[in-house]
Amino acid sequence: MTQYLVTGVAGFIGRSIAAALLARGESVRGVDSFITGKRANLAGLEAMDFIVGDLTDPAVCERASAGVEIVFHEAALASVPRSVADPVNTNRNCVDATLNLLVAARAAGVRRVIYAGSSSVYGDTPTLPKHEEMSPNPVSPYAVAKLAGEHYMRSFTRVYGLETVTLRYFNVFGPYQDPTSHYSGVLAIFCRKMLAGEQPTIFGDGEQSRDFTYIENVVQGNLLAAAAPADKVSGRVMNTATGSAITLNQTFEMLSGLTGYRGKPAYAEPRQGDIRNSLADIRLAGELLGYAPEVDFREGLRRTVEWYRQGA
Ligand code: UD2
Repeated sequence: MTQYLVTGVAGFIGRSIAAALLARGESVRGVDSFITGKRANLAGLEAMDFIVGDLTDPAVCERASAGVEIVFHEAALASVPRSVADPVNTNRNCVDATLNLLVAARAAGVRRVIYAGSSSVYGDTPTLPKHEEMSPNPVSPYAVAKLAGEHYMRSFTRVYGLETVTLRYFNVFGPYQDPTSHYSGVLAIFCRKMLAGEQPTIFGDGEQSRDFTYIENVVQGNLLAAAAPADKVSGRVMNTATGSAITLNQTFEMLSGLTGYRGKPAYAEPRQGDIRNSLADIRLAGELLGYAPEVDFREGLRRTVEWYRQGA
């Protein structure tokens, strides 16, 4: 039986991957430090073997990797503004943690590591859509850290023969995403605020655009990346997104309809380190994994609002 490890399992992406694996009857271990992960997100994952620990500690990586065949590495300090405020901590939790995990995975005989990459590595180049052949051009310390992780993945494939796959996620959203921190993803924040009748704030003019990707598509990408033949995918990097983008102003309008919020957004200064436009070319993941988004933005947003409404 394949033993899977999901790092960052109390975060919303990690918990969603673990839930999908458990639903298939797989054997799953999860690890989380609860720096940003939430204990409540572990509800429903009781069948999983869970370790509380921080991947910046090599001993935790060792324990977590023992007997594992495939790792989904979702743990990170995921936020551009958090990295602008504290680049050292972002580096520690994204880069040091990833390197520790790779070292432990190799020592434990793990076959494959699938890495949560980020669209932020493309930076603010005008070319759209972003495709994998483009040179990365990270702006924020967060983007630099996520890119360093990618390079470590490829290095471990080239030097040690560990199978690695990087999936560059584009603005993932959906149920279980923490809406309570000002470092949270914009859709989680807007859903919480607008359902509560509070005014959301748009940083900048609202004409920035994102390829917002519903969580189920990302889970699907990960399961495909775990199953794909090594000669096709090992050492590769691919976008995981929908291939369409929407502005924040348009998103606000859609959310007004879904939440019943009647007010206008507040506008504030653009955020430091922000990217203006982001849109993915998803053909490579289609070719290598057979990936195609199953849930579009509108449907994903509808399900997400319903989830927050139930919780509210
Ligand atoms: C980046 C990555 C994304 C993922 C994420 C992890 C890009 C294009 N995307 O997302 O793939 O790695 O980092 O955190 O680099 N905003 C508001 N009001 C708010 C909060 C945010 O207007 O209350 C704006 C924000 O200024 C930005 C947009 O919404 O223009 C999206 O912000 P975000 O923090 O949700 O995600 P982003 O794009 O930094």
